Amino acid sequence: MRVSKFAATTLLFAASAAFGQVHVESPDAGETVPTHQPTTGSSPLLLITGVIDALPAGFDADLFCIHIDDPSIFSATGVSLFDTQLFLFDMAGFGVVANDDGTFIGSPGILPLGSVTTPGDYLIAISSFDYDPTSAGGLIFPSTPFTGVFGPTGPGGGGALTGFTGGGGGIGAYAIELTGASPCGAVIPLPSAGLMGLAGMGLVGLRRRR
Ligand SMILES: [Ca+2]
Ligand SMILES: [Ca+2]
Ligand SMILES: [Ca+2]
Repeated sequence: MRVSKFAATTLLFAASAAFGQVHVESPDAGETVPTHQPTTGSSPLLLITGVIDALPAGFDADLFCIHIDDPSIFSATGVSLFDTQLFLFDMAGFGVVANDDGTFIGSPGILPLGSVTTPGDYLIAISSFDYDPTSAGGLIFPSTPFTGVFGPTGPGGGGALTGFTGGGGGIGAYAIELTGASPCGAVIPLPSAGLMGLAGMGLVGLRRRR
């Protein structure tokens, strides 16, 4: 199940790379607010690919800035051959939502539809189980139950991200599949504004013909 899902993601990566809709981690993304990596490319941002490295200093977590265009269709899914976790923060590092395991086989971190209510820039983090984000007060998100989609209700949930702690599991390549997102800092024109602009031009044309 995990392998076929990963193969599908690899194909998606190859297809979407041609349209610039993939952000590739380079170099290693940091795991603190000041060392996060902005995503780049064209909209929509469909995929982030990267590597959880075997760092000499310990474990690896990767933190990226993304823009959530449409909260009603925003979702994120971690895909890999190891056990991923996903965490979402605001740009100041305060926790928004997190998930270790989705409800289907393969233990991906999944931030489902409805995770976010406000469009804008956010920080999304991926790590391998059980390397977790912490603030000065402790863990920002609860660790159990593993399939839970949590707000920042851990003992350190009232504080901003200071780093990650705990025992990471696997290492290797991953992808984060995204819906409803664009690269960091994207300004998405409202479709209705564009249509109104076209309609306005049509009225002007009509008046001129008269
Ligand atoms: Ca990395
Ligand atoms: Ca990293
Ligand atoms: Ca997991």
